[in-house]
Amino acid sequence: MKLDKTSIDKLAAHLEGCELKAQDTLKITDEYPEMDWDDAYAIQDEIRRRKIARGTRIVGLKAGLTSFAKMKQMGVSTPVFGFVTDYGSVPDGGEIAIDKLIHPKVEPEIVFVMKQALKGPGCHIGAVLAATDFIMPGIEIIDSRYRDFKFDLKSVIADNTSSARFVVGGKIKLADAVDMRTLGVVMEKNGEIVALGAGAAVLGHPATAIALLANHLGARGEEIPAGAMILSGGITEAIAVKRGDNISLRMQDMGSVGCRFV
Ligand code: OOG
Ligand code: MG
Repeated sequence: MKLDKTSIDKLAAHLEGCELKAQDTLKITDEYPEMDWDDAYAIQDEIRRRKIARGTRIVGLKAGLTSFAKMKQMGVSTPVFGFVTDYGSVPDGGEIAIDKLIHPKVEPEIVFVMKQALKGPGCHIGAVLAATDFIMPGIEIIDSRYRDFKFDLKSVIADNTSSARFVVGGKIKLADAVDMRTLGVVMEKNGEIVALGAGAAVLGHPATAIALLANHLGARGEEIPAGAMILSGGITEAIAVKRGDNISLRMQDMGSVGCRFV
C-alpha cells in the first residue's frame, strides 16, 4: 500500500460522491500516480463499506475487462473485479433514468448464480462449473465516473469497475446443459443489431472469469459465497446509450432481456 487511510477514505468519498451526483471526474492516478493495486481495491472496499453503512445491500459480484473486445476498447490487458448493489438492479423490461447516470453504456453478459462457495487459489473452470447453480442472460449498464471513460486499471478498480445498473432475466440454464463457449448473443438497440458474439470471447470460456475472481478473492482471504450472483464480463465492446433507447439482448436458447432509458 502506498496511500494512507486518510487518502483512501478521501478518494472513496470523492468517487462515490461522483456516482451519487452523476458527476464526472479526472482519473485519480493523475493526482496519486504512486497508488498501487492494493490501494485501488482498498478504495473500492471503502466505497462498499460506506454503502453498507447507509443500508445498501451488495447483491452480486462482477468481473470486467474479461474479453478482448473490452480490453481493446479500454486500452487495458487485465480483468478487474467489483460489486453490484440493490439499487442497481433493474427489472427485465424496466426503465433506467438516464439523468441519474453520467454516460452509460450497455454490455451483454453471461450471469452466473453459484450453489457452492468457491475459494482460491487454484480455482479452475472445472471447480466453477461444479459450483454453478445456473446461468442466465444479463445486461450490465456501466457508467465510469471518469471523464470520457478515460481511465487506467487502478483508477477503474477504485471506481468499482464502472458498476452502475444491471438487468437479468430470460431463461436460466444449468451449467452442464449449455456449451458456454459457443453460446451466441445478439444485442439490439431500437431494433437494430449493435453487437454480437459468443461466450468464448470472455477469456476462452466465461467460467474462467469466475475462477479468476475466486483466485483474486482467495489471495485476500475472501471467497465467492454460495448463492452469489456474478456478472462474468462484457462479451462485446460496450455500446453507448441515450434517453429513449431500447436495449434488448437475446441469448441462444435462453430468451431475451431488455431495458429502456428514459
Ligand atoms: C470497466 C468495466 C468493464 C466489463 O464487463 O468488461 C466491465 C469499464 O469498461 O468501464 O464491466
Ligand atoms: Mg461488465
